[in-house]
Amino acid sequence: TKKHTGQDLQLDKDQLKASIVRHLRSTLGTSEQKASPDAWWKATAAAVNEQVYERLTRTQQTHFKKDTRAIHYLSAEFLMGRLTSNNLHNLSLYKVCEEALADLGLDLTDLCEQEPDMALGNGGLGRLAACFIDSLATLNYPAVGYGIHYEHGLFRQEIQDGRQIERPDSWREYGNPWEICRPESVQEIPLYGYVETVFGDNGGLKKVWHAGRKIKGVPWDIPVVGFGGHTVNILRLWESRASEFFDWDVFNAGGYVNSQAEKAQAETISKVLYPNDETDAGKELRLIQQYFFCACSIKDIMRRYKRAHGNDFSQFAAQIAIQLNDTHPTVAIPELMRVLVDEEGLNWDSAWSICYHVFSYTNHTLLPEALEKWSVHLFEKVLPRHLEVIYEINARFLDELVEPKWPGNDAIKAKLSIIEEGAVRKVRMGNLCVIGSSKVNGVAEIHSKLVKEDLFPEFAQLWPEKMCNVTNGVTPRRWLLACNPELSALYDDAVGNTWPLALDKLREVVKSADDPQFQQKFMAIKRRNKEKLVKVIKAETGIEVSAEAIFDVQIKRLHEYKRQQLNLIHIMALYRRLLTNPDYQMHPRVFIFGSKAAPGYKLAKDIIYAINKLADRVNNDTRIQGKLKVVFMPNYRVSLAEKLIPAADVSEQISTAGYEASGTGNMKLALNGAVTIGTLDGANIEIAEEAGAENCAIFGLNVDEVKTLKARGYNPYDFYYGNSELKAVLDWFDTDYFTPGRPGELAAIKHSLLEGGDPYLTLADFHSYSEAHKLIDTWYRDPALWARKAIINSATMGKFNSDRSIQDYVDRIWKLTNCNVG
Ligand code: DL6
Repeated sequence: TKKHTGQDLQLDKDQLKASIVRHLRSTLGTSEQKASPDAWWKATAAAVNEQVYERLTRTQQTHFKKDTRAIHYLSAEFLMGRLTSNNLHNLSLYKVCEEALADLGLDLTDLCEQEPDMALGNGGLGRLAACFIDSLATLNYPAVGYGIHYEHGLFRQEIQDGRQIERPDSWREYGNPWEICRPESVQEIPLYGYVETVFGDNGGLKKVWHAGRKIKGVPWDIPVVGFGGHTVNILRLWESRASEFFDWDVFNAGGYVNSQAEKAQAETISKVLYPNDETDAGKELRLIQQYFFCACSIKDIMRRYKRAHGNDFSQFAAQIAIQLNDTHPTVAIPELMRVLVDEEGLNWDSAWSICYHVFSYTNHTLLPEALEKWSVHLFEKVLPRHLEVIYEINARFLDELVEPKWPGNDAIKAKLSIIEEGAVRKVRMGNLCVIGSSKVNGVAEIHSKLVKEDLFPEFAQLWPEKMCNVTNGVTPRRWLLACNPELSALYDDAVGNTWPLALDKLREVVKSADDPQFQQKFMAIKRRNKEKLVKVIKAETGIEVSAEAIFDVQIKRLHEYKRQQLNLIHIMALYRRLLTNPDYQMHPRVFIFGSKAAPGYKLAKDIIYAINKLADRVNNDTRIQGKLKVVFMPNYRVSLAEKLIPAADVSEQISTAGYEASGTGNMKLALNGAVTIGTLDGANIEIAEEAGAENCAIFGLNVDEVKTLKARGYNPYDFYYGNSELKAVLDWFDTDYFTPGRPGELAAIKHSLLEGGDPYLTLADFHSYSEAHKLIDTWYRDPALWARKAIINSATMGKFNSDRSIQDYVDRIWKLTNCNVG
């Protein structure tokens, strides 16, 4: 008798080998002699998919039979990275596959390099969604991820003469073995047109939306294999196509190009992922993207619900939970209202009660420019019926909730209204989200506090129980087990192999933090990971670095609030110290950056240029005897993060306090034994609580001090004139020292920090940052002390397991019961 699901499916090496060879011949149409590495990778994936699909079918049958409540995670971004190694690990097939391929003369690690990253996201928000669907499947919760099947994911970054160049990303140009097209679940989505009021069957008035265009939504499913392989959920991504994709009459009349115009327009919708920060570009297309995937998903949810419950909507809110990952899917709220009222004939109050209980919203940023607003005019053109629905939601909210609470207070009404009045009237998606959701959460303790107190204080007064916190997390399967095999093996020996499901177990290792033998093993693993990275750096950039140095890593999107510029000016200061004082004591340091800038964000691109120009100069200056190296790794992405993180000694988490909602890179780096140099911002605060503040290098102004300094009137010149080293470093930007023959090329950075007002208080935190780096240097020069800190950091990150985050969502928001697949 089988003990648990999937046990009857387990493969041995010979079976897997035979399956790979069979797929090479019958699925890929080639042979062992002729096969390309790409064909071998796809044949391996096909063999693994036999396992995945069987488990997927069992999961779907169980979910259907048990008809349990499910979570539907709506997100415009899923930054999945590669899936081969992840799926093998989660199916407990990694070792078996390694051996099977070795028999065939192939190396699994090399084979995994064939896989393009699935980069359907910009950064933290998209990667969080990917970790969350991994955890949902691992914990056996019924869940569907819904998003957009972008033809091109986040751009590929090339560096030419130090500058970022964007190239299209074509992750599925030659096919992707992990996705399945599901033509049987195609949806049709209306757009544009007008609304008519007609008499309904019951004699009352009803609204009919006559669409101006219809777009087809084609679902592609990516199976999401939980760790242990019990539950396989799906990530369903919608691709846009024209409904009548070919106009034969026009074609026959000779207009070949025109006949294809509609097809091209429709396909544009899922063509590219928007790089964030570029707020003005293609607004209409972006709104259509959002509506397109939300409408397809709501239709899909409805279809599945009706299959079990027919037209009885009394169970809808009990069965369906929908999480809005940031404001991008907000339009799902008026869409569900429209469907329930206009198409299913429910009265407004019943429909609203359902909606309110179904939706919850996660806020991921306090930055005002990232809180979406759409012009009323645009809404009216693209989604005329939704605008009416939004007006109705707003009117009822203002009359029934705001007026009684703050009678006659027009200022509060104006602030809380979904509609922003002004020369251009706008729909505030953040307000709509809060009004239409039963729960609103931030992503770290401090962030949730600021959401409540600063961003939505009146909403919090209206609904104190609505606001909550769920601190982010990361999946330990990808971010330790798969990316750091040696450290994983050490932990298996130390605490047993259950830690990938119970990361808290690693705490047992704290007792060995001072044990010289354990320290030696731990640091030897770090050293080997660094040596591997040394080769990658050489291959990618040509730069030679030594694994003897401290590897100091800042990897994240480029943004002024994340303050790569603070890191930059500090490296310049170190360089200056080494030039002016040849005896300046410091352990050799390699500063490693990985970062993409939004294509329209000029200053961010200038910072990348400055880092590269500084690198050119510093790396080739023999006077400093290799004590300082700067490396900018091009095309930062998930698969590169998996190589950088296990090799990092120092984790740079240096945002201005109050601006980084949480961060998740901070968690991954600490988990792999990096010591954080960071501000008291986002999840850094909780990391320092877990690891102990003495094991992190905390610096800079805290949230309250930032607020006080800003209120008092911050003047960056006070710091410029008050610190001669800082002044000298900033003045360097005016010269051609780093850009020979082209003075002033880097002056925009200095300008932003002085005349520009330094909005992110870089100069105010410089001194304290520099002192924290001195502390890091001192700590590192004491190997036992450093090993102790690195071990404690790694061993105390149990809280930041995304399984814990998901369990918090389940307990505080979704109220799901897990569903064992059997
Ligand atoms: O919650 C995931 C991630 C946080 O860890 C980062 O701190 C935060 O910056 C990021 N937010 C976004 C916001 N984008 N939009 N809109 O990516 O979310």
